[in-house]
Amino acid sequence: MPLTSHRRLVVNATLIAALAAGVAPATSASAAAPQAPAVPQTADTTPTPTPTPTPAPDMEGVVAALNAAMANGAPGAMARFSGPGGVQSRAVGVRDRVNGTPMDVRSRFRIGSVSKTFSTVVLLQLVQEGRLTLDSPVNTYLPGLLPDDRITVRHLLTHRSGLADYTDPMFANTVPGFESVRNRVFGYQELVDLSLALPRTTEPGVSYKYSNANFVVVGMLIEKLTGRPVADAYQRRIFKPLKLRDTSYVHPETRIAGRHVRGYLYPDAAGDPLVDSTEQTVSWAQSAGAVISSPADLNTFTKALMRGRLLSPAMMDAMTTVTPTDATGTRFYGLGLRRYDLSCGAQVYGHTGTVQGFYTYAFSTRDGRRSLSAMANSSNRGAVNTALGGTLEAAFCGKKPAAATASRADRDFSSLPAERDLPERH
Ligand code: HEL
Repeated sequence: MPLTSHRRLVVNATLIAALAAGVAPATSASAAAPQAPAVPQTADTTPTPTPTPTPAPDMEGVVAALNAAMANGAPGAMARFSGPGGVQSRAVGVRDRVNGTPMDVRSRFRIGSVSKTFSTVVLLQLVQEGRLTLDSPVNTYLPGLLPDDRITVRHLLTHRSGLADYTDPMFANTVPGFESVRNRVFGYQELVDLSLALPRTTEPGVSYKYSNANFVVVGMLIEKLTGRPVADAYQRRIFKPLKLRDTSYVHPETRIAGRHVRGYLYPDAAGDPLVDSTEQTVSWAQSAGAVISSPADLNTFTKALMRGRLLSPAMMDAMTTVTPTDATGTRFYGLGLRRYDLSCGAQVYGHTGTVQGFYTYAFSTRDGRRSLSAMANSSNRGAVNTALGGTLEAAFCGKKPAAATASRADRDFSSLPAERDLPERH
């Protein structure tokens, strides 16, 4: 939903004031809305503002972003946009470097942390069903799991628990770290133990600090409350009702079934050969990042979510109530959901993903009328991820006059590093 300039000012002023005060304000569509003006006593002669037309996607811009991902080292990249004008897909490069198979937008791939949004939907459905409440301590449902009774379910979903991310030391050396877990099968408890062996990063609720450990605990909650593996919950509650035939959770199976993209991991040392990382258990992530999907299925998922097909209005309000993740004023996190504010004022909701060999973006507008998914088949190469992020500007903000393209898009979005590349995480 494009913001009017008035609403942008209100939201930005709220954010600036809150950031200056050192607090993270929560904004949602309803929370951010300005107060209704008093009923005017005299005739209002203000002309009714013309609604801003929805920009058509700039598919040349999308291809330029995909090509930029390749120029920065990805073997291939693809994007699929779905909107009122229909579906438009683009693919560049290869999905298999050895036999040169071209990238194909119908292919499956590993979506990394976009899985967190799937896990959140399942957990919020359980909240709707009265099986748990967001502000209850996690230990109510998993007695004795966490060393602090103040950590709530909402703290997990907002990355405000303070549980350290065990993947930071695990993948400090990229290729040895990956090879040490490629075929490992972890129990959830082992992953929680890895996190608890590290110092906690914040007091519960105090600040945002992204951690895979939060969504491992979300997986444990789902399994405890349903009495079934998370795979069953994804299947019954999301994949099947939305007919997501390319989407699966096959942990600890290492292969991607059917037509798929091969993923290539960049080693830390420049010049070392790429590592084919397609086959792995993703056991180090599980409910935090082990889902496999395709561009069409991701568009269907984010669109259905935003259109209210998966959650009640109250749960959607909770999920889209966001706080900033950095000081740019353009990036926010709700419950297992990111919001990016683009240069044209469009706000898009979804998630990003990084799993060895794959970068993913999956976002929709709040009304679900426009959706974009994009992927590149390499990782540990921040410039690829940043370039791929350019697909969002092109798809949701459309073609801009040349001068505006150079100044606004570069300043407001394209030049921003991906969160993984921000100093906080390294
Ligand atoms: S990191 C993120 C992204 N999230 C988080 C999660 C996911 N992915 C991971 O935690 C993977 C970590 C290792 C990735 C690996 C690579 O690039 O393939 N990097 C290294 O080994 C570096 N030494 C916050 C970026 C998200 O967008 O939410 O997905």
